[in-house]
Amino acid sequence: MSLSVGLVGLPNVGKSTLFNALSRAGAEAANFPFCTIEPNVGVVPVPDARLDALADLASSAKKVPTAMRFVDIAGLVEGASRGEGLGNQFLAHIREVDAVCHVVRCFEDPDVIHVRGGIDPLGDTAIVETELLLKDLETVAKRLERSRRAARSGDKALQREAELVAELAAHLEAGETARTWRGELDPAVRRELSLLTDKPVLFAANVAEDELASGNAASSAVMALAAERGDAVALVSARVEAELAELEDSERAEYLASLGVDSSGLERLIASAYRLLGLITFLTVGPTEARAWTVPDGATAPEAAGTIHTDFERGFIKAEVISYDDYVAAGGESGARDAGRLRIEGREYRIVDGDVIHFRHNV
Ligand SMILES: Nc1nc2c(ncn2[C@@H]2O[C@H](COP(=O)(O)OP(=O)(O)OP(=O)(O)O)[C@@H](O)[C@H]2O)c(=O)[nH]1
Ligand SMILES: [Mg+2]
Repeated sequence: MSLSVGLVGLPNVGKSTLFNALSRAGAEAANFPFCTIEPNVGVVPVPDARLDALADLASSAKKVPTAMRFVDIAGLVEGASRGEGLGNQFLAHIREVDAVCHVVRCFEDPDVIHVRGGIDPLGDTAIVETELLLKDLETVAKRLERSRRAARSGDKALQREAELVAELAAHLEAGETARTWRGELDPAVRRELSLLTDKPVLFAANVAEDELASGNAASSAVMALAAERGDAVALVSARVEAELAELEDSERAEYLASLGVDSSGLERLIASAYRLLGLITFLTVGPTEARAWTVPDGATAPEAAGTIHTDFERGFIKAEVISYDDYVAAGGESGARDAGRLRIEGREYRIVDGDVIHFRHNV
C-alpha cells in the first residue's frame, strides 16, 4: 500500500519546488527501490529512524522504507474546471490519490508574481476549493444523467441510486464539499466517482526560510482554517526543502537547527498525512532486509500479513510480535525473546504502530 497525495494550489505557490525537492530527496536515498514514475509523479521514502535502528541491531543487508507518492499538477486558476488554462485536464491526474495536499502561498517575494496580486491565503484557498467543487459537480452531473437513464428500466435500486446522486449534486451546488455529504450512496459508486472534494485535505502552508520556526500571519490563518474544519496542516518551506535535498545527511540536521526546527517539511507532511489518513507503520527485520510497512490503524494481523503478500493473509497462522521499544531495549530479537518480550498473537490481534513482526504462515 503506497500512500498517494496530489498537490493542488494556485500557480506560483511552490508546488513544483516542493515536489522536485521531495522527489530528489527520494531519488538520492540509499537503496531506495523506487524511481520517478512520470515527470509529475514522485515516490518519496518515508523517513523513519526506527528502521535505521532495527537494521543496525539485526545487521540487515538493506533497509526498505515505506513510501509516499506525490503527484504534481499545474496550478489551478479561476475557471480551471471549465477548461481555463490546462487545469481541467490536470485535475483528472489526481482522481486516484488518497489525499489532496493543498499548497498555500504564505511567503512574500516581490520577485515571484502572485497571480492574485498579494498574499491572501484564505482568498486563494477559496478559489482552489471552488475549482475542485466545480470539477466534482461536472463529474456528478455526468453520473446523474447515466443513473437517470438506467433508472428508466424501473429497477428500484437504480431509481434509488439516481435519487441519491441527485441529492449529492444538490449538496455540491450549495457549495458544500462531498466529504460533508452523509447520503447513503453505495460505497462502490462513491469510490468510482472519486470526487476531489471527497478526499481528506492536508494543507501545506509554504512560508519563507526564516519563518519556518514560528510561522507568520498568513500561515496562522491557514492553521486556523484547517483546525476549524478538522483538516490537517503542516508548515513547510519549499525553499528549505530544496536546500535540504542538496545537503549530505550530516549537514541536514545542522541546517534545520540553524532555522530553529528539528524536522524537515517532508517529515512534517508525512506525519500529518499519516494522522489524517489514520495510518500506522509496522516493521519486519531480518538479515536480508529491515523494512517498514504502512497499514490503516486498526488493521488485524492477517491484514498486515496481506500487505506483504496476499497469500500470507490466506495462509496466516500467527504473528510473533515485539514492540519496537522492547526490541531496542533488549538489543535485538533473541534478547527480547529471552526477556519474554516476544508475544504470539492470533487472527484478532490489531497491529500497533512500531510493532516488529514475524508472520508465520503455511504458504
Ligand atoms: N521566496 C520563495 N520563493 C519560492 C518558495 N517556493 C517557491 N518559490 C518560488 O516561486 C516560483 C514558483 O514556484 P513553483 O514551485 O514553480 O510554483 P508552482 O506552484 O508549481 O506553480 P505552477 O506550476 O505554475 O502552478 C519559483 O520561482 C520558486 O523559486 C519559497 O518558499 N520562497
Ligand atoms: Mg508547478
